[in-house]
Amino acid sequence: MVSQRFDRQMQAYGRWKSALIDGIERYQRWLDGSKMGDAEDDLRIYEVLDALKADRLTIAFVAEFARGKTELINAIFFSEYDRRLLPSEAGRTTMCPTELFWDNTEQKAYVRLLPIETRLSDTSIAEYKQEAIHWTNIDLDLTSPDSMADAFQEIVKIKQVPLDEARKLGLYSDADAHLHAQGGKTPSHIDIPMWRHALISFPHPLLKQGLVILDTPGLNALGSEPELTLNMLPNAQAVVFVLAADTGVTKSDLEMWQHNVKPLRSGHKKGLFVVLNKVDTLWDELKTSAHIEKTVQDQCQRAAQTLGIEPDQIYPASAQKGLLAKIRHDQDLLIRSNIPALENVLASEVLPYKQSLVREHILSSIGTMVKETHDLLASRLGSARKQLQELKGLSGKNNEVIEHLMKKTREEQVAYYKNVESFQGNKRIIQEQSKKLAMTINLAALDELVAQTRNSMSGSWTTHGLKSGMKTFFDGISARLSEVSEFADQLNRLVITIYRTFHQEHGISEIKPVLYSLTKYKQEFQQLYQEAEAFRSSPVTTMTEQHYVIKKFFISLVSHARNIFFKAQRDAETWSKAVMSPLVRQIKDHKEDMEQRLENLRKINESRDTLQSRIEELEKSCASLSKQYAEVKSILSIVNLPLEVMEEPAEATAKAS
Ligand SMILES: Nc1nc2c(ncn2[C@@H]2O[C@H](COP(=O)(O)OP(=O)(O)OP(=O)(O)O)[C@@H](O)[C@H]2O)c(=O)[nH]1
Ligand SMILES: [Mg+2]
Repeated sequence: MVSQRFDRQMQAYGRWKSALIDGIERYQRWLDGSKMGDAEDDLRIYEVLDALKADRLTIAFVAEFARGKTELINAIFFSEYDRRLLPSEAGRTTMCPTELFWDNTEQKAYVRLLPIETRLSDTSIAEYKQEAIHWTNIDLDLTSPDSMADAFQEIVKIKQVPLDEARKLGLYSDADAHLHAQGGKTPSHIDIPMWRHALISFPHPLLKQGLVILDTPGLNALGSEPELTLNMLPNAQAVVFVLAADTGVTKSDLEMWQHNVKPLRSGHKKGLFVVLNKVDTLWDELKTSAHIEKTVQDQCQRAAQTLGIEPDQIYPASAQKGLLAKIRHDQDLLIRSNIPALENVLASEVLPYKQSLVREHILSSIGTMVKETHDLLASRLGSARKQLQELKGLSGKNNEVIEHLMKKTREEQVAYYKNVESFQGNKRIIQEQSKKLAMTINLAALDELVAQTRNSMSGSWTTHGLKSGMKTFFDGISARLSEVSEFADQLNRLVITIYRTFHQEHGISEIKPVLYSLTKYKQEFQQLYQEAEAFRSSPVTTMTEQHYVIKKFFISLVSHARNIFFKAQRDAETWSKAVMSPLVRQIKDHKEDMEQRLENLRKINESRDTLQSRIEELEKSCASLSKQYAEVKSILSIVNLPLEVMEEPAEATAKAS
């Protein structure tokens, strides 16, 4: 039994995405045919289509060990195999972050494992993913659930290494000694995970539609693998934080929540779910169901208070009973486990949220371009209609009137040409200045700042060194962004003036220029700063070998910041190439328009017979422009289409008792 609600919502999302891809492809063909686009536009459309086709939705499960993360994943997504597919046991089980997805490129089911020793290199997991050679591959036999479950056992494997080796890998520090002490003594060897990261490609219907599940190991994984905190979790569209009813909110649950989970969603409130799992441990058969219900509600209330959230943000559930109920097809137990209600919440919140993110991306990358085409078509339609009116007004008029009109149009034309000359001058200025803008957002300058930060940490890779280092780093970034912002504001003002003047002087319909804004990047830096700050002050940072973790953390932080800078710079470059294009096209259109009007008048002056045929031609072109205009409008409307609302089975919304 696949999670039906989730599956249906995922399908609705898939349909919306296909319609969108179709619409954009139609637009691409149309742009090609009408010769309205340029190479830059082509590239942008191509990139958007590529991103849409590779688009994925990630749900990450985060919690202390043994809260039931893996069991929840088994119950929600993998019950149809009639067994517990991913290993879930008492105590620590999942030893490395595990990504479940479907590899569309290779179209193959496998488990791939990255050896723990790769922690010694500076290469990130994201980079390792590009190099298959470093991963141990196990092909999955889909016909045998037993052999699949065996293969999945790899992700729980551990091995014994001497203390020194664990220290070198950043998995042991003297501060952890008490955790490993045996009979009051520090052992000579300790257990460490065998693998650093696992990738599982699996042809599950939801995974095939682009869903990615990220299961994380409980014990201090967030402290020892900064890439999880800085990249993987912030990039997930939803994070499920799991508590257990048999333990309540412990000190370590709370620390994890405050330092690693809550900051992930500090910028926006969406996509964070808290599950109170194992409520079956409260199912005391000697008590009434009303009493049990109240105990569950009280626990949720207390947990909410401790975490500082609303009680209705906590979803009580029993993953284990949910899985059992699905395997045994026991509907009553399934409802009681509350797993269907949890699936409903995930489906109805995560997918529309994901859709809004995709929509935002489309609008920011090609939205303005489509809008420009739309405005330009409106302007063409406007001038064609004006010409038509002018010609219709000419019937029955004598030569004198026509000659007067010709004279007036020629004068207009001369004035126009003069203005176009001065426009060319302005255009050059904008081009030079916007190139300068892209240069101000300079990656080399960022690298200088990184070097300076390293110096300010003066070789002390400690929490204290990191504190002063991060201050230097973020202060430097903020100073640079203010400089760029000021420059961009000046440039934007200039662009607005040039557009406005031209429109006013020639009575052409107004098109608003696209302005360059740094707001998005400033927000991303703010978010990065908050995540970094939470990580820096987190007690888990002190639990492992600091030197190792802090160095890794710093590398991740810099690569993230570099990425934001890179995007800002690339956008500035694209913007600088495109900012004047709508006006340039409009100027060209208006020039042709005036020439056409003169030509009309000349012909009509020679022979009145041409008047009617010109009117007919213009009527035809007005009709064709109207059609194109409607088409472009329809593309804009697909982007804004909401997901189809799904009917919910009534029983699925029942609450746990
Ligand atoms: N009674 C009860 N036990 C559960 C429930 N969910 C999980 N468990 C048990 O709790 C233990 C831990 O579950 P896991 O899914 O391995 O926990 P985890 O959060 O993935 O732990 P790590 O992988 O170590 O981080 C297992 O023995 C599960 O069978 C539940 O709803 N009720
Ligand atoms: Mg687990």
